[in-house]
Amino acid sequence: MVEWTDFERATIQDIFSKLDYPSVGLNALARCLVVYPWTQRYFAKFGNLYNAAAIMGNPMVAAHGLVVLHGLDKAVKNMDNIKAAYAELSVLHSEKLHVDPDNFRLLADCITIVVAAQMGAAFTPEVQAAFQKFLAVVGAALRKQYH
Ligand code: HNI
Repeated sequence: MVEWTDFERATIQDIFSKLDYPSVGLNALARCLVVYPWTQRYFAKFGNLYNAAAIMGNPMVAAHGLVVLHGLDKAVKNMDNIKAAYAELSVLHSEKLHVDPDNFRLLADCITIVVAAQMGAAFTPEVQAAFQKFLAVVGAALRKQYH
């Protein structure tokens, strides 16, 4: 089981209580699709992902970014049992969507960059450490049902 310090718990709760979900969702997913273009293959039904401007302006990217971020709420609410909370989502990404699990880390890094940009100086190294630990645990939970 993952151990969390009081600081880590408080930091995660604080970040998510102030998060601009639509903005972080769109910007993080769009960044992932631009920086790591092979991730576009999973989103063929989203239509026009031709370039960075098309990706940023695509309403399906915005909608799905929001879905992913609200997916993180589940981990925030179940910090002591993230693996169990994500069991179903892990099966979905593995067996139905066939998402290469390496991509979880890439999207997590994009989420970190966008949150850091929005928080500015408040995103201290200690806050970054807590946030990246949280996203690493989420990624491990999403990888759990892969075999
Ligand atoms: Ni992901 C669907 C959460 C990473 C590709 N994804 C979802 C759903 C949630 C979700 C929630 C909706 C499930 C449902 O409909 O029941 N995804 C997350 C989270 C992460 C993540 C929390 C990591 C932080 N997903 C990724 C990555 C990819 C990905 C890295 C591919 C690069 N996800 C998908 C695809 C779908 C999806 C594809 C289905 C989209 C659709 O609309 O059909």
